[in-house]
Amino acid sequence: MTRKLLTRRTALTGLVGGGTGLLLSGCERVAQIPGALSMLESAEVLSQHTQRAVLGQIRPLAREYQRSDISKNFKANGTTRPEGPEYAQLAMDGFSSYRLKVDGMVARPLELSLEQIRGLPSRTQITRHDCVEGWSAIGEWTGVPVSTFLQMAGVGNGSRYLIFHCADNLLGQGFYYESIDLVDAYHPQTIMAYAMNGEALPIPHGAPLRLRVERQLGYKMAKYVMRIEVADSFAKMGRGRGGFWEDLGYEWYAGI
Ligand SMILES: Nc1nc2c(c(=O)[nH]1)N[C@H]1C(S)=C(S)[C@@H](COP(=O)(O)O)O[C@H]1N2
Ligand SMILES: [Mo]
Repeated sequence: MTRKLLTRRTALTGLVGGGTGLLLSGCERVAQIPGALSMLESAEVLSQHTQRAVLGQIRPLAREYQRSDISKNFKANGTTRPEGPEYAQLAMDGFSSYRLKVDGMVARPLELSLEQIRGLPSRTQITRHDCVEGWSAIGEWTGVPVSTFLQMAGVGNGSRYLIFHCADNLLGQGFYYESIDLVDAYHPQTIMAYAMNGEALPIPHGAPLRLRVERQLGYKMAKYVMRIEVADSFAKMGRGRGGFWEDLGYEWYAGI
């Protein structure tokens, strides 16, 4: 494991930096984030202090590409099919019994079917995925902005992170999980993708639903997401570092 970590780390230094994307002025940046705006108007949610903390640090957009840039071979990495009867059953039914849970520090916990998720306003983006192992690939992702789920659920005061709980147990180390802060959660390119390159998300790439958080490295992009937990801390998850690979030594903020 140590050797693998070192290899992945070494590879990281060789990575070409991600596209800087559009640099928008403060106001335009906020306007890019519909969830953030209505969050400001909503009385039930985050305290003003938290709102300022979130809106004050909007991160720029990641570069978006053209259809012609899409990679013919997009490597599937890590888990390519979660083990166990529960996932097998979901997959066998074409994920018709799948429900995404959104819970934790929210006013209205959600349980959404794929059909309901597909019925929400979507965003499509063609972006480059950079893995710490040293490979990159460009793909088109379609999904629902995470901010939409947060608006629907009503984020509670004192919330700071989203924890993504996945269906796969990796390397005998426990279930894959990841976490992001609210700044990334409300970023317009942060989506729960159900389609890749115009087709239903394939199992090797995280069916039925995976996170895309485009300003960070591949390991942040949780596949096979079953549950999004709104929390004030991730200290109690795993070894407390905020993610599966973070628990094994990777950076929590994997910005590119
Ligand atoms: N649930 C889960 N999510 C995961 C992984 C995994 O093994 N399990 N691997 C991560 C890593 S290291 C990368 S590079 C990407 C790979 O996504 P892909 O299979 O679509 O290329 O998923 C990330 N998310
Ligand atoms: Mo990765």
